[in-house]
Amino acid sequence: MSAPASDRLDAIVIGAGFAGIYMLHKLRNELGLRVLAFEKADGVGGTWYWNKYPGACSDVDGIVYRYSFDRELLRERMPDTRYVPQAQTLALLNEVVDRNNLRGDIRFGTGVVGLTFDDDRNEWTVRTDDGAEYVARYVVSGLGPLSERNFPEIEGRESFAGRLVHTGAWPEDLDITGKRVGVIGTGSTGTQFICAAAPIAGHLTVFQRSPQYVVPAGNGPLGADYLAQVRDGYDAIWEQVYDSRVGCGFPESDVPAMSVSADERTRVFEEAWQAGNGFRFMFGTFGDIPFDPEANEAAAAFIRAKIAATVRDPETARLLTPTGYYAKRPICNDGYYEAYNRDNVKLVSVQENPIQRITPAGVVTADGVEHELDVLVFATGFDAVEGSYNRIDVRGSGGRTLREHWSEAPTTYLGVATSGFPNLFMVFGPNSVFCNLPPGIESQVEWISDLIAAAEQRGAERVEATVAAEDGWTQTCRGIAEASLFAKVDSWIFGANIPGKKPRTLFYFGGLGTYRATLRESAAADFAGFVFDPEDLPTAV
Ligand code: FAD
Ligand code: NA7
Repeated sequence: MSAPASDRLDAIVIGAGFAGIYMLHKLRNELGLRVLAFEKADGVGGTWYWNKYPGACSDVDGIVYRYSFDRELLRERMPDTRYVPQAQTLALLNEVVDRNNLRGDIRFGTGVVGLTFDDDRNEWTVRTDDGAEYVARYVVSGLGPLSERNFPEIEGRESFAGRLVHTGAWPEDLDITGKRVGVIGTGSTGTQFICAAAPIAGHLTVFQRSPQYVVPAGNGPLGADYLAQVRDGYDAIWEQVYDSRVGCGFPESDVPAMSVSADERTRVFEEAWQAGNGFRFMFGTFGDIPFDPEANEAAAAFIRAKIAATVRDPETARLLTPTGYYAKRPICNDGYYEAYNRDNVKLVSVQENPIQRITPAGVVTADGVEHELDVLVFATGFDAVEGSYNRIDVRGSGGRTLREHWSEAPTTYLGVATSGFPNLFMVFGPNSVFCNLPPGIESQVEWISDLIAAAEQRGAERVEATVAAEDGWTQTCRGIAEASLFAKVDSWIFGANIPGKKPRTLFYFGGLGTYRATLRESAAADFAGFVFDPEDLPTAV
């Protein structure tokens, strides 16, 4: 069933998280296009709609984990604690939607299942899970780099008689107070959950596969003086964020760790430990922790010594102590290692004592013990970055599917477009910049909006990334990633958390400032790396 011409839209946006909301606003309210957005959840917010587990919170400072585009709202709605809990980010995103009158153009509870490009008409047909079809010139996807859940198949999973949940789809009615809770996974999410659950659960069993380097978050209330300073200095704060590597709002270091004495290194690490924040510990102390093995080991050894000094039971401390590179997405939490000193918290290393099966009563490990549980929580992460794309049947020019195009590894130009898929743009597609996401998302949304405006202005019906531009960007991203220690560690950042998936480069590690400069250079050179078709329409006389 194809839509009548009058129903044709200029653009369709998929997703209503940070990316989709701002994209809808730019295209509809600023460019004046006819736009509809589809969101499979029943509300806006994306990550902050789905992840309602106890302890869910951003771990980048709240003053910069937000949109910067609405400077008035920025100053009106200041966070009251250093990190913003899930419910507050969700409320803020809802406020942005209402303030910009966007809700009426978002179809909730509607998943996009197929996208097909028509080479004759230069339009996309978008199929939704209710069987409807819509036609639009442009599609912009904001599917989320961390929205497709990784839910490992463990024998007996379906047989569990208690509540079995994934942190990325936490049911609002689930209260773990006083319950026997098990959690599988100790990434950013698992460690946040463990800190929040330990004081309220009757008993908490942590099933850990890999031990983690966790530094304190340093969370707490923000004082009125500090907030007044931020309000007055917000423009400069954003300038610094946009010109930095990870965009988290602290000064980043260029000092090599081994260029200073051992005492000075300890002093710098201790200062960062006391200040809190994982990104700050990794990128604000010394400049070469992600690249230089010796520098990395210095940071790792400092954290290992903290674990030894904190965890009372030596066997638990041993199991909690990582030995490899400190090169996953940095994690921070207040009281993580301290939680294991509680009588109601037990650590099980599934590396040494694997999970054999899930039973109606709980989890059986290789030592034959059945860990009895009322609630089993999977904090097992996401099929990151490309995962949500692989769930949609995307057919581009000539009927080529995105799955074929990405069969070796997902490739894009600048993280926003891929050759052979004209008029399709991605916010935080593969090989987007590794950074605090809201400023990264805003950078891409604004750039995509400018590109669409340029196409509209010149009367082009089709705009497409070139193969050469895509190949060049892919090589750039691989080159930087392979020079870093991140590539030497298995994590979702390289797709290595999904069974059967070969590790691949999924991010540009060159930094937000450099990434934005590349975007600017392309735009200034008439969007170099893209071809417009027709090139230019003759000017009307
Ligand atoms: P999302 O917020 O994931 O939104 C994507 C939306 O697309 C979802 O609502 C999804 O339902 C929808 N969707 C997907 N597929 C379809 C489809 N086929 N049809 C219709 N709708 C679809 N980042 C940071 O920088 N700092 C942090 O501190 C931080 N903390 C995090 C904590 C948690 C627990 C998690 C999970 C992530 C965190 N992130 C953090 C990453 C976070 O995902 C991003 O910061 C940001 O929220 C991403 O916004 P988005 O709009 O790109 O994607
Ligand atoms: P992560 O960082 O991918 O963490 C997932 C955790 O689950 C991690 O500890 C995994 O161990 C563990 N895991 C995954 N599969 C299994 C199985 N089959 N058995 C046991 N343990 C398993 O996801 P998060 O949600 O914590 O964080 C993702 C991002 O979201 C984060 O960086 C923030 O940006 C927010 P592993 O380490 O792989 O051995």
